[in-house]
Amino acid sequence: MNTQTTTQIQKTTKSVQQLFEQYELCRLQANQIGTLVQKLERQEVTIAVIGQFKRGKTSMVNSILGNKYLPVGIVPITSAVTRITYGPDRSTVYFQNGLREEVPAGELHEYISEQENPDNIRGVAEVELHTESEFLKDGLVLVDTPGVGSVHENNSKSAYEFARESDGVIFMLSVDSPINQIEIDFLKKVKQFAGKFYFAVNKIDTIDEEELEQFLAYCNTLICGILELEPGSEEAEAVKLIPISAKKGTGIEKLTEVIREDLLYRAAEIMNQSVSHKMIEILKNTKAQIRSYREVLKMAPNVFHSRFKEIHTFLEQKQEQLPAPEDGTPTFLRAKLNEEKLLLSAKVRELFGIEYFYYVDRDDAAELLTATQYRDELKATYLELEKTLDAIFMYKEENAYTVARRIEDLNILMHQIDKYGRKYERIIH
Ligand SMILES: Nc1nc2c(ncn2[C@@H]2O[C@H](COP(=O)(O)OP(=O)(O)OP(=O)(O)O)[C@@H](O)[C@H]2O)c(=O)[nH]1
Ligand SMILES: [Mg+2]
Repeated sequence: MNTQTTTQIQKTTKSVQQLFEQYELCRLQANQIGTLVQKLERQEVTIAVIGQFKRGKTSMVNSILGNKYLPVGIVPITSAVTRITYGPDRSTVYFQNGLREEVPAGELHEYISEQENPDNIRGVAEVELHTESEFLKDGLVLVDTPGVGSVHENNSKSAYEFARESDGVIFMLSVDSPINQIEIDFLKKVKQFAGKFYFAVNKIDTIDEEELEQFLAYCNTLICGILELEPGSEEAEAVKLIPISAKKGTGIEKLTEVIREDLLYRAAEIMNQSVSHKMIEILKNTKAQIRSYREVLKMAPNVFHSRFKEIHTFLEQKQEQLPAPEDGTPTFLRAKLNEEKLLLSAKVRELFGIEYFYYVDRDDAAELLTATQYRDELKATYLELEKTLDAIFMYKEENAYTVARRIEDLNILMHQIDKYGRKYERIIH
């Protein structure tokens, strides 16, 4: 049954990818689907640790791994997402501009901790840690995330994004504070697309057994309510609340056992559910993207022209500001080029409300460029954007018939997306 579903999902997902690749407008989504296709091939299961700040997420991750590489503390600490995979000890910091740096595990705190990297001044995108932990042996990836609802707004955003990208979530609660509104809102928001939830109830070393029983019963009722599960139903029974003390190590073995058992026996099912949820989300976003695009096509001509004029002027100014050509020492200009591309995407989003996608290749980021090469590539990037925007918006295309044909074509695409959406809906239900 599962193998059949897996084959079906793989086939459908590849078809959607091929369909989207034909549309310039859906390039971002085609790329996101590409990542899912790879994930299905590798059968790599990602579990994100998520919860409000100070619940003890990082302490638990350290306890699972049996080391203390990741910084913990009494004030909000974790400011960058850390992915942990199985392998010989190695750690890498990835930066937003595409560059990366190998760092000794003992120095990771300089990049992850909010105190040492306030407001992410170092521009860290993500940290990767390889370690030979038993828990990760069968292709499991564990992700530590910044606390939800901490004062650093960008932090909760990355936790949210990571919940979307993972197949399972260890949601961290702790007995020193009842579930609050921020946690409830967060759970409601992520419940549709996270494959599987495990609830770890931390800091049980601070209370006695009777109090723990009370706390667990209270959490169970509340969580079933949030997840809209019928009390006493099979799904409600399956909600797993695992009491732990990250500090003392109590319950950690039980937690890892539950997760590993699920993974070994139910990996395919978890993966199928998770990919289907993500595909539904991607299809929804594609439809929103197409809708915004159709809005632009139907814009009053004067508004449409003024937006175009603005982007053309913007690109012309950019070209005037191009650095002088010179054959200096090759430097990390590739990373700078990546930054420039992100800026252009933001401008297109601002003016036309659509996501214009640039692929930022991490492997290329460290490639050295001379100032002249940089200048030429930058210029080519501006020209290409100008040309592509003209083409996708059929700017200067006065022919109403062509515009009508394009809209018709998009309507057909919308129908196809709905058809695929229903396929994934059937899989998850
Ligand atoms: N008593 C007790 N304290 C704990 C336990 N686990 C963590 N703590 C303490 O709780 C505080 C927060 O721990 P962290 O692991 O940094 O919490 P976090 O959820 O990762 O916090 P952010 O990264 O800021 O979101 C620290 O002071 C820990 O020592 C536990 O099991 N028992
Ligand atoms: Mg933390």
